[in-house]
Amino acid sequence: MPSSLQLHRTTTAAVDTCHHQKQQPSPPTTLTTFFPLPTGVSVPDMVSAYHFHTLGPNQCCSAVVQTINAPVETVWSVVRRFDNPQAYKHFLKSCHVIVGDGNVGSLREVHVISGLPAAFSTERLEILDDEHHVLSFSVVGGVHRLNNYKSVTTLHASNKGNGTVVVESFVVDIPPGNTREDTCTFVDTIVRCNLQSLAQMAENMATKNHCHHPPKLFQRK
Ligand code: A8S
Repeated sequence: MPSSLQLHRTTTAAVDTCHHQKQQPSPPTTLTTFFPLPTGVSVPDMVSAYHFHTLGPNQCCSAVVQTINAPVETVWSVVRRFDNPQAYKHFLKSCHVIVGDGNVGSLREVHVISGLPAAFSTERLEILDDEHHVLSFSVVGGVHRLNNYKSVTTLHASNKGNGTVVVESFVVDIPPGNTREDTCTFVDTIVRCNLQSLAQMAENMATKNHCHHPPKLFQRK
């Protein structure tokens, strides 16, 4: 097998629609502004503004949307921890902040589990907006095939404030020897797994927080 991006495909269908495939071919030096959100997903303008990306000719971009049955603040308390992505990103085995204190400009080094075409990645925190619930980081180094990766994650309230919609979009260089589609599928799969695990974690936290009753064992008959 050529040195390619490989990841087991999950059976869940991609939420994203890979709009990049419909993109017009562009001359090699042109940058295209691109908005990868699936049609039919409605998010506030404030949120969608963050998901416009400028694409180089050899880049692709896509987005994954995940709904979570937990309040935005609960989900945000997990997402905002630039120093602790491995809390919900199960492909990571460790993370160390190497520059900064977890604010914009901080750098972290994450090491990935075995079985992936990668060893580690150095990542810079680009946006951390506690008011609007936006986090963005870019990959600035490491040993992997995702050069110039950049993602933006936004949260917004749904379901009268009890639920959250997470939108995560990304841009990345298409590695030599890989197709646009392979690259997108590979990254979509990682992001989708991360967001599913985020949902599980936040939903657990929300359930625990709302359990004001003592355990059954200690209740009166
Ligand atoms: C994220 C998203 C991604 C992480 C990728 C796409 C990565 O950490 C892994 C495998 C790779 O091949 C590339 O939000 C890289 O973390 C799990 C090391 C960057």
